[in-house]
Amino acid sequence: MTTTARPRPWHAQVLTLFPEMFPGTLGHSLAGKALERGDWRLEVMDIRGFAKDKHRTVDDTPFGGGPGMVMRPDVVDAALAAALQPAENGEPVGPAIYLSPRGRVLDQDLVQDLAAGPGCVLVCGRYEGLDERVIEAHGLMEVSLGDFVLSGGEPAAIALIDAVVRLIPGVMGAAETLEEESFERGLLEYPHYTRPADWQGRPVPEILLSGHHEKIKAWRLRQAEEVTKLRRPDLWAAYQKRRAETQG
Ligand code: 4FN
Repeated sequence: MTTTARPRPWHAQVLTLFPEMFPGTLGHSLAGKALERGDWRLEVMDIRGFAKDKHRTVDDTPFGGGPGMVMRPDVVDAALAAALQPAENGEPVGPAIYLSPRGRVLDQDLVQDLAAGPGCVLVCGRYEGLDERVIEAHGLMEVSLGDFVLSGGEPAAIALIDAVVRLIPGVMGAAETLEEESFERGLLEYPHYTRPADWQGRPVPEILLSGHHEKIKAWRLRQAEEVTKLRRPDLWAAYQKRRAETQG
């Protein structure tokens, strides 16, 4: 019998003070099934396991005073060194990312770049976040989910992994892969309808019951363009720019 060499599955390493928060929602639905199949790998490392003292201290008071606590650079560095160990041995691990409100806002372009790579190392902050020096020392890429306050980076790490994993071949059904198309083009989704055809006196747009597939396609594109123009002028401008560059 022969075995076929399989490419290494996409690999997320999460550094967190709350390892029990993982896989969380990533253990459910298609991502969870794919995780069980080994289509992608999740390794969760407890930052506290890298503390050096008997009380396993991971945080300390900020120099200069002020509220809250800061995650110690030596402890986070030890956790990062363990996560980056395969890289030392020549195995690619992908970028080391600190989920942080100061980061570049996550978008589908970055999600695609990450999905195309071997994986990533995700550092989740707690308290007031990491000591600045460990961010500098490791050249951590900072990525944010958006402009709101979180109590920790874990929900952001879960959202990032969810977005990446659904792009891994075999994770999603064919239907979902096709559904990607609209946003792939940079447009919001057209409105969706299902049975009943008349619900509480609200009929489904007639065109959708017509069976004219070409007309339906054109209607949906127009709807997607209208909703994007109206609600996300930023996406609309980018879409138009791209369309001008590629003549269509
Ligand atoms: N948040 C702001 C300004 C100042 C602080 C925060 C904040 C968790 C460790 C970071 C938040 C939002 C999106 C990680 C927010 C994210 C986080 C994220 C995050 C504990 C320190 C903290 C943006 C409102 C001006 C707490 C805003 N994406 N500090 O939330 O980790 O990834």
